[in-house]
Order: sequence, then structure tokens, then C-alpha cells
Amino acid sequence: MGGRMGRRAFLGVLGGVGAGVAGLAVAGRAEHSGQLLTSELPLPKPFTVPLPVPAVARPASPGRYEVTQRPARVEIVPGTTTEVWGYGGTFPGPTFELRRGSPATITVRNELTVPTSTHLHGGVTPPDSDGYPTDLVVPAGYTGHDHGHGGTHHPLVKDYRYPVEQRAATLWYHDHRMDFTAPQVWRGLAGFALVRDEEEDALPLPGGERELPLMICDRAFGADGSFRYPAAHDPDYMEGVEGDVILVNGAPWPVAEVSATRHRLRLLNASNARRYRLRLAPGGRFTQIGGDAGLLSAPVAHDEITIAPGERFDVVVDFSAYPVGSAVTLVNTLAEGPAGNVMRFVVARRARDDSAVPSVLSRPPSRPTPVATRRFDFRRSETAWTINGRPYSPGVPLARPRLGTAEVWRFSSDFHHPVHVHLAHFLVLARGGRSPSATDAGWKDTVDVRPYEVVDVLARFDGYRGRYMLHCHNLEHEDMAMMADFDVI
Ligand SMILES: [Cu+2]
Repeated sequence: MGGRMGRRAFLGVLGGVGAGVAGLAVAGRAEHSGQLLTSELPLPKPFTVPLPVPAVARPASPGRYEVTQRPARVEIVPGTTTEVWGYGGTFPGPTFELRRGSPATITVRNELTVPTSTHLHGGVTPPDSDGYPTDLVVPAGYTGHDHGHGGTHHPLVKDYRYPVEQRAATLWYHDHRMDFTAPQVWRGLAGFALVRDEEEDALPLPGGERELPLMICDRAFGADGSFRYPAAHDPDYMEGVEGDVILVNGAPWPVAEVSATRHRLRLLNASNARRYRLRLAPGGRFTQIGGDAGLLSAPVAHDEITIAPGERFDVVVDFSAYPVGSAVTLVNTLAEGPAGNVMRFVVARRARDDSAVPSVLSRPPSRPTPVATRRFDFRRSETAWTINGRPYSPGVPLARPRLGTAEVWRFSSDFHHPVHVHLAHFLVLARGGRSPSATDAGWKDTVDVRPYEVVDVLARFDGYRGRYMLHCHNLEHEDMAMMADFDVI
């Protein structure tokens, strides 16, 4: 029933229906980027579960980590259990603390029943460790052919090598398997990787327990507590799958006690399809200090932040602005009902605060001069989501930029498409021919391209030659072929 409604509205958006009942439905859904899947159990009460913070991964030896992807049963909705597929058996997976200039090797062992490919999102990574969708770690005894995509099968384990020659930034890692990224990330295959460096160390930003990575995603639950998800590639969910329960670090609408001091919140939208417009209630401001790919040159204040799947916002919130005892709720104004809440902070006590947000934060790389302009049009076809009219074909590059150069890439769209480029970081130059939004600041790897919008970015191809990709980070769109290769030559 819900699927049919969504499909009609979806076709209305794409058809550009301008009048009548369908037109009104379209207007009401203009900001929606997926189809709602509802839970079959009573929704948990908001702001009762304490905010979990993912454990930090411990190296087996300096620069070497091992993590096993495995199923585990965890309590997400109080009183029931959910099977997750987790890195380390947890959801989110462990947080990898990386340092610029200190290479890391992460051995991923696959004890699931399905192949996986791990992508470090935002990483400047050699192509053989970038999580190409057909470069798969397969379970012991796996005999599947993966639909004839070919590619590489690593039995049971693969070493991913990360040189970490990049600026401090909030990165994350997640599964990237061909055709099945959406259901496998939905089951829990995602975690944080934080890169730190001396430039960041020199800043008096809040740290320790006053620095919180916050992975925001939505899920739906079956009556037995299992994650609910449609059949793979269900055309009724072609828009994308949205759940009715908002999780932060794997907990439903959690609550965190904080002191009345500045806190650094590393916001990540790890949802398959849902966009959020975050605000603080009863009021307050986010001071943005970093974007996807690192610290901004100077802080930017926002009353609200729209965050699309894959994007990160590194912000500071000063809880001394609220009386002790206050409840400060992170809300999502793009949703009505349960998904309108995200989590709550309770300002529990006063405390000394030596932190500050300096007016100069960092010296990001300056704006390079582009040597070429290319267009990438993100659009639905009858049966798939396409880029420049083509469904994804592994090994067929749509662009061949030269290492060490920069290019203007122009993204156009028919729907909400959060466009993610592997390897290359970019600056947003323009939206619809106008200045970028305040929330487009800084070097990024994912940009929120909205329906019938044209977004120009200036991308730098630094790091490594080889095969990379760009794709829509709405994971259902990605699985329904909205990806393309590019070769850095
Ligand atoms: Cu898309």
C-alpha cells in the first residue's frame, strides 16, 4: 500500500506533474528522497537509551589492524534482539583512529555468508584497496558467480592498505559490494575512521569525551526485532528505502548527558536514502569546523544543516548556552512523526571548559585551475538509475582525468542524488548557476544534488593512478546501477 503511494508520487516527481492532486502530492514530497518502510513492532520510546560510542579499534601491531565481519545478535530496540552484520560483530563497527603520515593495513576477514568489499569513504586510497564493487572478499567455500560481473575474489581475507597521506577528516567505511551495498549496509556494515594530524592537534577544539562521532541512520524493524528490508531491487523501493526508527551509533533516538561545555560532534549521515535537516530544539547553533574531507579554513555558523547520505559535518555545539537541566534535542525538520527526532542531549552539570573555536582553523589546499569540464547527468531510465544514460558497467570508464590535475565536474539530476566521488576531493563551485549553499563549504567528497539541479564541483585528482568510481550515495540508486568508473591516468 505504502509502496504504491510512493511509486505514484515518485513518477509524479519525474514526470514534472504541475497541477491537480498528483501535483499537491509531489509538492508535499519534494524533500523526500526515499520510500518509507515502517516497523512491525511498537517503536521504542525516544530519549531513553543511552548514546553508545563505538569502541576504538586496537592495532594488532603498530599500523596493522584485523577486523572480522560477522553476524551478531544485539539489543537495539529494548526488549528484543536484532541480528546485525557488523565489522567486529558490532554496529557501528569499531572506530579506526588513523594519523596522517602513518600508513595502516586493515585485514578484513569475512565470516558472513555473502561477499563484501570495503570502501574507506573519503580515503585517498590506492585502487586495489579502494573497495571496487567487484573486488570481493568471499566467504570460505563461496561458489557464487556474482551475476557474471567477473572481478576478483579474495578467499576469506583481504589486506586493505591505507597510506593515510591526507588531512585530518571524519571518514567512514562501509560495504560496497556490487548490487548489494544497500541491504548489506542496512544490516550494519559501516563504521567511522578518523584521521588526525598536527594541524588539528594544534587547535584548542573540544576533545576526549567531548568529541562524539554520531552515525545517524534510519532502519525499520520486523515484529521479531529483525531489520526489515524489501526484496533486493524491489521496484517499489527504487526511490530508496527509509526506515521509521532513527538510530545514532546504532541506538534508537538515544540520549547523552553532557556538561555545559563545548562539544565536537562529527555528524555522519549513514542512511541508505534519507536526508535530514538538523536543528537544535529549543534553539541553538552549530559551528561548523569541518566538512567531508577536512577542517574548514574558518568556522561557519548554521541554524540548520541539511545532510545527505554519505556527507559529514564536523560541528561544535556550546552547551553552556543552555541552563543546567536543559534537554537539547537534535531534530530533523524534513520529517513529520517519529523520524522528526534524532537524539537528545541533557545538560547535566557545569564544568570547566578550556576549549575554543579559533577564527582560523586550517590552511586547506588552495583552489586549483581546472583543465577540463565534464558533465554527468544522474537520471532514471525505465529499469535502472543511470549516469549519462548508462547503467553501471564495470571496467567502462566515463572519464580519464590526469593525475595531478583538476577538472570541473557538472552534476545534473532528476531526483535527490547525493553524488560521491572516490579518491578525488572537490570544492562546490555553484548550484544552479548561483553561489553554493553555506553548508557546501570546504573540501568534500559527497554533494547533495537536488531534483532538477545542476551542481558544479572542482575536483582534484591527487594520489594514485588507476580505476575509481563516482556514484549516487543513495544506496538503492547505487545498487540499481547509478555508478560509473573513471580512470586516473
Ligand atoms: Cu541517486
